[in-house]
Amino acid sequence: MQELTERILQFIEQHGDVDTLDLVPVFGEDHQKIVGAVKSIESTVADVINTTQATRKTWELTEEGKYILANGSHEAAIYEAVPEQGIAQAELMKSSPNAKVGFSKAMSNGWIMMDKSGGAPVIKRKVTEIKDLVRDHLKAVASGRDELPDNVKAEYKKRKILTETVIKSFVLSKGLQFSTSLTKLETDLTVEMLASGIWKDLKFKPYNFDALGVPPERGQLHPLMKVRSEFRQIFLEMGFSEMPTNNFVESSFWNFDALYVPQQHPARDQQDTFFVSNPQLSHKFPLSLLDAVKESHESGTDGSIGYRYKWKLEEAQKNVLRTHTTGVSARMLYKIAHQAGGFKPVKYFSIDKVFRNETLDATHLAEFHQVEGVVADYGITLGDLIGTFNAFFNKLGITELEYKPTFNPYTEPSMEIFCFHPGLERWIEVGNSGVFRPEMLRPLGVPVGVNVIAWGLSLERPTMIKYGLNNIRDLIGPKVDLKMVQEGPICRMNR
Ligand code: FB9
Repeated sequence: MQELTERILQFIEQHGDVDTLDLVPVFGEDHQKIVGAVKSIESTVADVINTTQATRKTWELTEEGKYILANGSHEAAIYEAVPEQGIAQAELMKSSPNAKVGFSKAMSNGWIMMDKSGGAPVIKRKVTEIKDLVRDHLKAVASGRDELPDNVKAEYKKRKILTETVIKSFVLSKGLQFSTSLTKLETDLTVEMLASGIWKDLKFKPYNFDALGVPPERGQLHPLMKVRSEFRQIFLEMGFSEMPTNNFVESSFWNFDALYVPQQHPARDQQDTFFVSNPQLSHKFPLSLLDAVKESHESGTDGSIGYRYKWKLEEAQKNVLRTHTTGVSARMLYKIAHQAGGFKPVKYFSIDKVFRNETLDATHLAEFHQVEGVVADYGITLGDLIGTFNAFFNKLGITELEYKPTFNPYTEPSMEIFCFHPGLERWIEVGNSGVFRPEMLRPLGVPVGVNVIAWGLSLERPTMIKYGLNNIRDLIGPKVDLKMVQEGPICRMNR
């Protein structure tokens, strides 16, 4: 085997690329042995040769073809079996193993004839000599000289003396580490080699500086977190500070009552909100705030007449999974209204999970991330809200924005916001906004003259648009293809 492997390498060195089938007549070895030597080369030293799979159609003799090659065709055997004086057909048919085929072929070739002139029919020779073409053809095929015309091959295939086979072979060519010798190349210089000095007799594989490095295993932010970073950066650039939203569970008081959402509002029903069973109720609220909120709901504040219903503490105590982050905004407003030194203008933002007991569909799950911006300052107006939201979305590369009146229990006026998305080439809803009502602000202690504008949007919608996803389950959840996360491109919202 060793000698054959070296001969193959020498052949490639001298003649370049070669098909293993073409080495059969060169080395006088059968094809399987040559393929085995190629496999041995590949397993001994990497990259010495390259092999590409090839297939070749070839004609081979069947067992019957090999019989004919050795003994002559059946028709020639019949001709040889006919004596000068002729022979009875029944006698002739016993003369060779394939007499039936041989007789009909010898007749159709015009080599023999039937003579009835003497009464009983006898078979006689019609010619004085014949040429056994079938045997000659098979000799040519057996020696690899494939010169037979297609119609002859087809006839022999039909007679089952030739068969067409597809042989899988390999085209061999020089590899990056081609060498005519198969000495195993060392890939590491070890302490033992240096200490013993054997390194002097070893051959080392040259460095392949073109080899690509193994991509390092690394973490990757989920696309949602990439978009969150982009939004956070925009808020920070605009001078906003992040609110502490690390409480998924919220009391109904902060999630609804403090936002002037009446206790019989449908949003507070089970089909829209997840109520927490343990701990079911909250008990710690600033007493003066409770009274002020109760007062605001029952009989209003600042000239409003309120909702005129009996406000119940036990309703406000029920714990929920927060349905929005606006409850956190209310907590922050209460805090700055009661801080030492009194109220100071602020710009706050938050980006965190909220939970809605909603019907799930391709773009909605029971939880999503709400992005919320809040600005509290003396004398600011709806115009400031529009200008701030425009500035925020301009940083996302969106410039065409439209505002449409809507209703929220805690803001008046309220606006839905739409943009013309250049990528989607259509108008899409991008958020909701408004000016917090006095019935919400006064109980929190926000001074008269201070207005608070706020807006909200989600993280999932822009992320799905950015990453070209149509189903939320391709972005979040157990069916997510982690390759989408690992290979997700860097997120630049304004490009
Ligand atoms: O995110 C939404 N759409 C959106 C946002 C950004 C965006 O970026 C692209 C690069 C351009 C693309 C689309 N929406 C709000 C609109 C719709 O997706 C809507 O179908 C789903 N809404 C959620 C609520 O669904 C139950 C998005 C979510 C939402 C809606 C309103 C608020 C927050 C989140 C709010 C508020 C608010 C109002 C007043 C005061 C304070 C907060």
